[in-house]
Amino acid sequence: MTEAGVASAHDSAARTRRGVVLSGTGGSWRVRLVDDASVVDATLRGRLKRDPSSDATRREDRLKLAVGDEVIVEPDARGDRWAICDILPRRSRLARRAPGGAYGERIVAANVDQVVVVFAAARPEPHPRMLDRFLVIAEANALAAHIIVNKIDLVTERDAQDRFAPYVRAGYPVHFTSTKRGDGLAAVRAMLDGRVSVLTGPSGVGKSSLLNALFPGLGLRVGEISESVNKGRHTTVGATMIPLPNEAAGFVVDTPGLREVGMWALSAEHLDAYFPELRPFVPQCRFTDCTHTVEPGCAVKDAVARGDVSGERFASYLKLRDELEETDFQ
Ligand SMILES: Nc1nc2c(ncn2[C@@H]2O[C@H](COP(=O)(O)OP(=O)(O)OP(=O)(O)O)[C@@H](O)[C@H]2O)c(=O)[nH]1
Ligand SMILES: [Mg+2]
Ligand SMILES: [Zn+2]
Repeated sequence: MTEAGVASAHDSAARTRRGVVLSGTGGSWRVRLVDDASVVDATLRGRLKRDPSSDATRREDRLKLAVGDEVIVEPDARGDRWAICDILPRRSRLARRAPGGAYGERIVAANVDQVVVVFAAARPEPHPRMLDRFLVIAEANALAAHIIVNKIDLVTERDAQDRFAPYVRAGYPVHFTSTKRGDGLAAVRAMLDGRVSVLTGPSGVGKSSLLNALFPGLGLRVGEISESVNKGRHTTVGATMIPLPNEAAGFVVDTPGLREVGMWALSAEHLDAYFPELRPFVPQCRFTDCTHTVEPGCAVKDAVARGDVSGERFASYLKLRDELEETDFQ
């Protein structure tokens, strides 16, 4: 070992730094250092890849470093490369089923605070069924969800509000915005500030336009088909975290492949828990395992018939239930 090497090994503890994983593929990870916001490439220390002392579930957790993980990095002996030497406990995560297996899950992003689903009031037409999918994924991961309805300059205020009324009634915060006119931008900015948000929604609804309007420093491309949806890449491609510039302290996570509900570790049996407006009625059904499809004495169906629950949302529940029954492993 050279003298310099000995010296850096000695003071390496003092030189460890804290960071957040922005992206990576398993071999090399991009880590943003907390103290000066610089971004370095780092590898994962071998001992962190295995943890034989913990049980299978925990090991799965520890094994997989994910975007959003808070880590400790240290320079290697030569001082010109970085290694991730510790992964701090996660406060939340967005997890999906491991590809091809009944068992295990893959962490898409760690330490996520909220899922923000963007739709357009028009062009493209909003597709409630797809919105419901995104919301169910957020609920199944125990993450708060916000809805942004962009392009409200293309419709009347009344139209936009009627269209999304079931979501307001279900308790979701709904933000109406126009990047063209500037409507609603301040509230969205405040909602993103200081938090880690997974931003999702169909192509062309104005996600990049919104972020550019909110944070001009980002300079995202607008009006092009996003890479995540269209390069023929697989849905297993990882997420990327974008630090919000200027004084904002948050991150926005771009995750491709959020749409297929079957890919998420959720079961048909628990689906009713992921529709907040159904939850109060479920305990009132005659059968405790009521599926709210054919059973008599179903309080959920009664609520739909009375108009207390949106028929559209209930239709989504039934549709997703069918799909999940097909993909369920047990
Ligand atoms: N009328 C109107 N058009 C908008 C608004 N916001 C964005 N657009 C337009 O909608 C188109 C798509 O915007 P993008 O920001 O690229 O959409 P995106 O959601 O990022 O799309 P992907 O990256 O493909 O997922 C562009 O032509 C924008 O100029 C808005 O508030 N009103
Ligand atoms: Mg975009
Ligand atoms: Zn029922």
